[in-house]
Amino acid sequence: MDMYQNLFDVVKKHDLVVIMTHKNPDLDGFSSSICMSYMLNKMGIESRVFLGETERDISVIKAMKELEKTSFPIQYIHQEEFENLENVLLLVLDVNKDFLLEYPEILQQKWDTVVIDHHIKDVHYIKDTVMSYVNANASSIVEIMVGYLQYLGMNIPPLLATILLAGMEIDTNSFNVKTTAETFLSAAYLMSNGADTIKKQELLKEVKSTYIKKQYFIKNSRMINEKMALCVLDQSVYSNKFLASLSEDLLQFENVEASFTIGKLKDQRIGISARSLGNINVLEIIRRLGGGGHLTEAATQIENQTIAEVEKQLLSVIEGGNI
Ligand SMILES: [Mn+2]
Repeated sequence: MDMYQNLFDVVKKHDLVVIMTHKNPDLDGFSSSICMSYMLNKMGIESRVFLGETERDISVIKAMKELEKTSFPIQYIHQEEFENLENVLLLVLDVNKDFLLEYPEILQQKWDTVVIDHHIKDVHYIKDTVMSYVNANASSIVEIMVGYLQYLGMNIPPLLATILLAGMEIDTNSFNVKTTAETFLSAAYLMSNGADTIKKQELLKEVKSTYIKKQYFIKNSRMINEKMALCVLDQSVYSNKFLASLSEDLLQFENVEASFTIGKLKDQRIGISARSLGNINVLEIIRRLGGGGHLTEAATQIENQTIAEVEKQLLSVIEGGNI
């Protein structure tokens, strides 16, 4: 495929590739970064995976420990080490908005930049790139990385295959959303490279207290019409990820075609996370509340309002109709 050839042409013009994903790295972005670095090493191109200061997903921390145990050949880089680097390529994975980069200030280095992503672009996309490949039809960045491995005819160690498969599972909510034939073919490739499904489950295990909390909120969720479910959290602060995972979980229930979760993200900030199986365009709804995203996954953040006020607004947008 052209994009893989182009990527190869671009990277080989540089002495060092710095790979960066989004803030609060998850396993899709992280495992893809490790995979990219592995491929570059095999091509004889030096690379470093950026390690920032934003909180990593617990699954990423577990994966890092596993990689360390096997002395997996990977080199990390921190922001203090940017001085005196020359002919560097910044390779951005799993994000295309500048402010969502794990360390947005990296753009001030004015390095040649490549963006590879699967999220829809908006006005905040990273400009001045030497190459940009954004495929919103891909389930995950892992899927795009597997395409590159196959293009190069390269096999990978079982541990990397396992971590990649776990990353793919996260982005597709266990192969339920955004999943195409290509997704399963990529998963099959990872399995044939020795991905270990037991180890994968260990990486993805959630903390029991989080699980119990989720069950509590799901139990208290309700249908707001025949097809939409709503989950409203309590007054504690939760992560975007927690809201999103609740909306995703709601989609598995009977009659639910779209789901919304409302919760506090910060003291003065309420978030709504929306998910859809595909028939209902949640982006349309969320846009009216100042947010963005995809047809099947969208989110917004609203300042200086209470959870109850945000709930009222959401309901009135939905009842407002034409959706
Ligand atoms: Mn992703």
